[in-house]
Amino acid sequence: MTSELQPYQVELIDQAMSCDALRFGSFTLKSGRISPYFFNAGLLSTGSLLSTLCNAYSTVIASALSPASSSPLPAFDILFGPAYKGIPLAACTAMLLHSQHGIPVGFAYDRKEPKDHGEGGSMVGAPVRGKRVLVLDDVMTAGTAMRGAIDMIRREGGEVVGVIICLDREEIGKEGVSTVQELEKELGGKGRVRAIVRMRDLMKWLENEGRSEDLKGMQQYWEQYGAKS
Ligand code: OMP
Repeated sequence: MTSELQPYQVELIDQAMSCDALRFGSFTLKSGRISPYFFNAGLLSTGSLLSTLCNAYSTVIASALSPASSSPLPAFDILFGPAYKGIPLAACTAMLLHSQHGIPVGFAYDRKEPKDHGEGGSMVGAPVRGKRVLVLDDVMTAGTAMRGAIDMIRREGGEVVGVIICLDREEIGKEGVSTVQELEKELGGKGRVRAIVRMRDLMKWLENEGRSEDLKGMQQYWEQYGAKS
């Protein structure tokens, strides 16, 4: 149902399986939907796992910025990782963009509880005011968490040029509209929302591994909630 997986996708899926960050079974989501899989990026918590994950982010970002990409991502100044899980991701990916791809960007994140002394406020790191910002996060389902981050950056005077997520669950919302399509429209068009891995890639991986029972559950979920575009 999709082209072959990229080596960085296979490496990430294999490693996520090895530490239970990716599991197949039965899980209740924030939306109340019962999902045949769940991805907990918080369990990618060793130097080696973080390196695999952030290498994948930086590879996807660098190729999305390339003029050879069919809908290139606009240049950006700051990588923003929403608290808490996005914080190490933004920091390490900014470092790899510099060291592996020669792409110089700042990084920023928020505090869940605003500080009323010292430098104050709820933003930390590179100031986003007047800057072009790429938001980076772990999972997107209905896009609620992502929209919260976008609104916060806009309130702080930054311009969100795109978002990049580790796993796009490729689901439709209650109104039957694809989360990615809605967000891309809001952010300026095709190519503004990128993912390292999408639900269809996980299905391809299951197929390659011969895990037909898990694949069946995934196909049923896809039929019900998948954004089949
Ligand atoms: P949305 O805000 O609906 O896009 O859902 C994203 C959030 O769902 C994540 O930040 C997690 O809290 C949670 N989540 C996962 O972490 N992994 C999953 O596989 C699925 C979900 C989810 O509940 O939809």
